[in-house]
Amino acid sequence: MMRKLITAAAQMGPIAKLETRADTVGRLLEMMREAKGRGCELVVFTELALTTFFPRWMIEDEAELDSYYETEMPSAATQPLFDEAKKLGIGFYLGYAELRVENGVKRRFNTSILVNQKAQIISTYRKVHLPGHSEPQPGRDFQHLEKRYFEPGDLGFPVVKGFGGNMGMAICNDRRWPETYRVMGLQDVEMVMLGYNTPFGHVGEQAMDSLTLFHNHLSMQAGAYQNATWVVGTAKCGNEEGSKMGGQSVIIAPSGEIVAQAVTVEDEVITAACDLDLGKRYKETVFDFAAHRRPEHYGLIVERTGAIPPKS
Ligand code: CDV
Repeated sequence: MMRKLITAAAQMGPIAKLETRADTVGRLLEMMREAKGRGCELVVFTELALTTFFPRWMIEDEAELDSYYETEMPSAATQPLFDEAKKLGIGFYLGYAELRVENGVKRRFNTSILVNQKAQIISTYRKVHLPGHSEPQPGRDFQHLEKRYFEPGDLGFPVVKGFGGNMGMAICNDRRWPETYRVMGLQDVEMVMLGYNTPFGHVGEQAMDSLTLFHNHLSMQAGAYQNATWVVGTAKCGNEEGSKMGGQSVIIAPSGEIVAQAVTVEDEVITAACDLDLGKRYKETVFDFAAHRRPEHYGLIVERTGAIPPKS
């Protein structure tokens, strides 16, 4: 029996600093309609899909910084996405900057939501692995100040029932960490959705920069295979305000094979018919965790705390 979920990754080209939310949401709506036209029940948008990638700049004016965040979801600007999703009967993953005020204190997260075909938010995730710095670094054309503008997510990596399967989310840098997939793999995840903004030149080492696209796929394909799950990775890409970002959005099967890949660095919809039962082939054989995974032999301290003890 097949549990087929026709899924789209809606890659996004650059968003200019002055592009309005209405314009950006208009681009997302167009891709949502294209995905539905191709029979999709789910469309995965990217990380921080509503604005330019603002952590590349040091922003000292608080009102200006706040203007990049959503204080509610849906907001007036994003309501059309929910309305269209309901009308079309399609779900979506959306990344955005979240600003909450708790006891008079502002809290900022790099967040994604999963919305079902009835336009209900069924899961919220807040990015755990925040790359970059909290202070501007000298000698850089572009900063990467995610550590300044966000705090690490406080919701873990939830896996929820939806779209006929077990659905999980991650955001950008999370995809490089095996823990991301494994924490969801241990919850029997069947599809991990993630968006990313990956600027070239971030590391500052030419030899590593030339491997940016390779490492992008390497980490997602390994995560998919080792946890027997689909992975949908959606880029924001192209030349955004002078910062060049990688594309190659992908849909990856539990075998680790790429089954769909974007070929532009612009708005582009790619799709695949994802059989959510495909992971069973691996979960019942080579990656049968109960039969073969041996945490009790990994070392007690690692298992209890996640920490590797220093060698004495
Ligand atoms: N938005 C990101 O998390 N970007 C990081 C870059 C800075 C390395 C990434 O892992 O793609």
